[in-house]
Amino acid sequence: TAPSLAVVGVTGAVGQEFLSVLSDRDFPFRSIKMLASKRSSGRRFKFQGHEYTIEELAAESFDGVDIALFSAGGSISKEFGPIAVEKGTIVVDNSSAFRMDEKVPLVIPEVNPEAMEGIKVGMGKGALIANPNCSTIICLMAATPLHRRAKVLRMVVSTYQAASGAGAAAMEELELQTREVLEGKPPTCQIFKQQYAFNLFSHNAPVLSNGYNEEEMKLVKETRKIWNDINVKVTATCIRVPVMRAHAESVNLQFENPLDEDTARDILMNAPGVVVVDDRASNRFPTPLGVSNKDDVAVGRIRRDVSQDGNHGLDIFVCGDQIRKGAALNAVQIAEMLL
Ligand code: 11C
Repeated sequence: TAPSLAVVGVTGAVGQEFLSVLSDRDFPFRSIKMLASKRSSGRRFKFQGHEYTIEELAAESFDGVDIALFSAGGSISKEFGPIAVEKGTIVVDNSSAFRMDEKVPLVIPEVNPEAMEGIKVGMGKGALIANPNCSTIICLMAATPLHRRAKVLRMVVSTYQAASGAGAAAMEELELQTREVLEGKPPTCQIFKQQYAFNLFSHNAPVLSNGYNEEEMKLVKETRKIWNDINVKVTATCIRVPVMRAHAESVNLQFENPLDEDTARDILMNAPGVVVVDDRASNRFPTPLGVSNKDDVAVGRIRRDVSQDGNHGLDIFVCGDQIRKGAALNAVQIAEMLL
């Protein structure tokens, strides 16, 4: 029989996208609970022709639930994730709460499906599986096929991150500020403490004692875990740009073995979940708008890094829909592997 599902944080940008992706992919289920905070409970909406009422998240919510998709922030995951597991639910968690926990697989299905081997619905026990950070997913979708061929020794990532990464309220603020600035009014700065429209700034995640912000360190640590390679050197600079829902990333790679740009392009053209947009003649390369609402991550600007000897370095530019492959789609793909 089809599994019973729960969506935790159903009113959020990712929560809503979970529902779209479940529908788009015809994900089989026998029931689905729509869970959120008390503030949203009681609200009704239609999904796949049926009317659902949002329920307030509680320990009992997970009784009889096979798979729960969580995207309600780290503290909700920390509180309710273990409760759900205890009740036999397999939790696919989009927050950072458990990503670096050694016992929790951190999975991109195209990259390291082996990490969740043995975890299946019907095995009679719950489990936690973590969805990586969106910047990591989008970066590794493109870098991994090249890593498999030539082994990445060092990766330098610079991100251009969309409003969606900070949630639905940040998307609304970007839209509002854009109108306000065009009308000559002072911009409303509630989500971010500075003007976002017609501007960009260092990612809003807390800055740590080493000068990196948390978003940058997620790229460093999550890459090592997903590639199961503690030696890979990763550094990152993460920037928030006034784009609605897709992240862009410049990725510089240094390889142990030579890899020329034509071979790299061929590898990427054959990589699952990746499309190559690399038309030098007409200056057509990946854009956030080009990948918005799309499943695939787009890669272009594939070129030899002239600062490195021979064919030991490449530069690429990657764009991916933050809400889709960066969050909801990746989580639903993980759920598909549980069936
Ligand atoms: C962003 N990646 O784009 C962030 C938000 O660890 O899941 C998600 C933070 C996380 O701002």
